[in-house]
Amino acid sequence: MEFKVLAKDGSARYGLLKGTHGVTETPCFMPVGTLGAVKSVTWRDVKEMGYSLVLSNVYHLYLRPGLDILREAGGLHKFVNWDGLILTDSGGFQVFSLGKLMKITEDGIEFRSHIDGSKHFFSPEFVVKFEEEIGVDIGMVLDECTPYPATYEYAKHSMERTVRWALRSLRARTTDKTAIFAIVQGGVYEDLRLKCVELLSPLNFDGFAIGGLSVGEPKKDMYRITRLVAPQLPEDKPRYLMGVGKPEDILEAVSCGVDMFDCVIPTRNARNGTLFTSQGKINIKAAKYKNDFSPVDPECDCYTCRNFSRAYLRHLYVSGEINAAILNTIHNLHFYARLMEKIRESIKSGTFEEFKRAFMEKISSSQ
Ligand code: PRF
Ligand code: ZN
Repeated sequence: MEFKVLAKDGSARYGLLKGTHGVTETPCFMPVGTLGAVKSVTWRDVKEMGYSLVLSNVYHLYLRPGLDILREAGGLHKFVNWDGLILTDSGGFQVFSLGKLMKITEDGIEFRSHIDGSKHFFSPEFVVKFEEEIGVDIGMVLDECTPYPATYEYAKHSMERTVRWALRSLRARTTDKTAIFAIVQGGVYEDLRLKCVELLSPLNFDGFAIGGLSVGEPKKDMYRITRLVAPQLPEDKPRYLMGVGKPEDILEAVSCGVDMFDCVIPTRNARNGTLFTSQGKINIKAAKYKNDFSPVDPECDCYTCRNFSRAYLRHLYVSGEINAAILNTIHNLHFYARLMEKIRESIKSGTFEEFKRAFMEKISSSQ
């Protein structure tokens, strides 16, 4: 993998990330395709909207369809027929949300399948091997995501274990076709976060993620930790803020020097009828859209906005039509793709802070 920062505006960075299956400009947003599909849209849509990097997940792919099928298919790219970049999350976070269904030890994570209750075990080594075998461009290491709230002692232990697991992950590598990213943990405790960065930064990872945020902590803590951690990470490696976020969170993190994002918000909101517009969010269910024949966002040029009215989209939604999810998802993912494009352009032209301020003003004045 190659990464180059090509322009800076304050701490915000514009760059290029090159992997085995293509290139993406950064800052970038990765649509979530947990099970090998971005929900409600086709790969053709994903590509047409301008995405060249998507996120998938080891936990889900391991349970279904499983390694044997993925191997027989010739890897994840061939199985799903996506020829762009793929990053897989390690499953640490997903297993973690299983709560009682999992047990964490120094060796790894023992868990029960959410599908049939069967018992399984993930070690840091297994996760790297799995990511290499299915041939993803970027694999995340297995980490222990500290929940919120957590005591200092708890956060300390899970951060230290995450660092030990990161070292084991590096030693388990067998190819450079799959890049490996480490994950910074440490909860909301500044000294733990800095210690984690100090321990991980000198290691030969291809990129660094900030994990353990957007897990229920107050927004000011998320911003405080991002602002502390991001600038301390190696300048020449990509920085990825996991599971974030809303457009305003992305803007804030970009201003701290973060390069990559993923979140279910645009796709999940779309399926609930919440649509992003240049004037803020709208809920297409609302009765006031019954006879509103204007597009969702007059500033948007997505397939949905070019062809359909709010009234029609509301009708599809309240009727439970599958087209509601499809058209809404196309709009929201298009909105995020354009947002990232505008962020990149503004960094290149040295106007990022102005763009950020104007964007924030526009979405807040109408809400
Ligand atoms: N670790 C991993 N995946 C994640 C997170 C984490 O901390 C988060 C936290 N927002 C989202 N996804 N492995
Ligand atoms: Zn649109």
